Amino acid sequence: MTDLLRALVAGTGRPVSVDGTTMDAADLLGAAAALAPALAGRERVAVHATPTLETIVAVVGALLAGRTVVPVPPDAGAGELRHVLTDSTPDCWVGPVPPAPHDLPHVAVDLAARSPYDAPEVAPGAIAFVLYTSGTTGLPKGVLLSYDALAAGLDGVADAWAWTGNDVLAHGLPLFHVHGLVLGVLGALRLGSGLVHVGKPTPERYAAAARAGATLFFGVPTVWSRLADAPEHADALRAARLLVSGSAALPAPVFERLRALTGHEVAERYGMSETLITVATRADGRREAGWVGVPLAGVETRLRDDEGAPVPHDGESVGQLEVRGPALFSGYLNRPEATAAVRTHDGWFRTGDVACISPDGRHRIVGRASVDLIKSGGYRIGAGEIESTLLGHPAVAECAVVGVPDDDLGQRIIAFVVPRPAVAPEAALAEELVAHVGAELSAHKRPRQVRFLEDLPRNEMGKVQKRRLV
Ligand code: MLC
Ligand code: AMP
Repeated sequence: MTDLLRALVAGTGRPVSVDGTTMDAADLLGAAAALAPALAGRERVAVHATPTLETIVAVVGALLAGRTVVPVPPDAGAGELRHVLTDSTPDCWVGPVPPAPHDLPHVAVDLAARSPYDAPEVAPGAIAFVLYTSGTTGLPKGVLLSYDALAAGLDGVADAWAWTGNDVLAHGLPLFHVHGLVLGVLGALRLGSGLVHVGKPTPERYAAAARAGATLFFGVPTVWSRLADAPEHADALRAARLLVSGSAALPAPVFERLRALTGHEVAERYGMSETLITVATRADGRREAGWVGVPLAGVETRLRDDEGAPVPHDGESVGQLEVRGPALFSGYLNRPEATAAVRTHDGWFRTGDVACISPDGRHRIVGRASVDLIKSGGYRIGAGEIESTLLGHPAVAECAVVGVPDDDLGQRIIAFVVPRPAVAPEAALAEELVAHVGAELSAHKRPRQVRFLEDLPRNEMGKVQKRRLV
């Protein structure tokens, strides 16, 4: 038995709507429970995670049955899709029609089906999700998140934001990452708040959700920045209770503009696929641009220098952020060495982020330790994965991918390419390389720009000097 979706199962949930189509919580529970017979004997299921009610019913049905869900980005290119499926080896697809060609069975969702829910036994430590996320090098890794970690993580944010069944949550985030799926769907279903997924997270749609009574709004900084540039829509959010930003750093000017336009100081919080949310600005806490708040209940944080020695929590000294708590992941699927590399012997997780902590426990994220992890539009993107894909194109001899500062996206992906001899570095080739990355990986991993060079800048050891390219 798992109580992950507590309010939904208890019958106290409120309606869920996606892009204008609404379902009562009782109907959602009935449709999700109706998947149980088709899921018998299947352990791990893939969901082609389009922003639809079918995706939500499929994920909920699989979780209610105690299965492991692999959400697959709907725009995943051929190479990324192949990797996710061979690495996670799901038994079937559930929910939206899977991308073609596919050779696994497909269990369709019937939104009109209704069955009573019969709770299965779920072993302690059972895995609810394999969420794929990028590292600095290589292919994306599958982050294993247990039912227990999800429950603990959601209770932590509910406490921090005074989030209850009286709220209506609105957002328009993708349903295959922690932000949109775990917080943005399971959070609402656990707490019984209403949920409005607006489809695309545009200023117009956030304003419409606010006018329709949504109280709590989630967004990545790009969403908030676009809203801050749309005063005619931002004003509607005055009626909200709390605006929350996360997944990347919220620029201070956006915080200030939103304060002026909506009367709200956006509450920033910090998390990762591997840790869920660890640090958050509390609804009743101090809000400051550039600071992401205090540890959630049960979470501990600390700073270490490059040698592993403690860095003081004095609000100024900068160190590598490590976290410990009940919502940490259970490891990377099939990658014991990668898992060991991010865990300390005493059970802390090395986030790879650089931060400072004030004496009273407030956190400021200064940046990533590695230039090879890019955050663009709130998506975590590994430079190495894009470089390997570009090197698979016959015109490319060498390349280096970097993220450069961008007002809208936080960082914008630029690929520096050394063409093979006799290949002309033309605009048409740049377009072809962008399309090649889009066909192999996800849409948001496409470089926004390709720049041709005769050589990449390297140090005496031959290592590409990416900071010089940035
Ligand atoms: C993009 N476009 C390109 C391109 N890149 N065209 C050509 N070449 C390229 N290289 C196109 C897009 O397809 C789109 O076209 C248009 O340009 C605008 O793209 P965009 O600027 O990327 O904007 P948009 O599509 O509106 O997306 C912005 C966004 C999106 C904010 C909605 O980035 C997003 O959903 N981000 C959320 C990421 C997220 O959920 N992260 C959470 C990770 S979990 P068209 O035709 O489609 O308009 C996590 C834990 C935690 O981090 O702490 O939360
Ligand atoms: P992901 O695994 O996609 O969840 O990305 C996690 C990463 O997003 C973290 O390691 C941080 O680098 C970044 N991140 C998340 N929230 C914030 C925030 N509020 N401020 C700065 N960076 C953030």
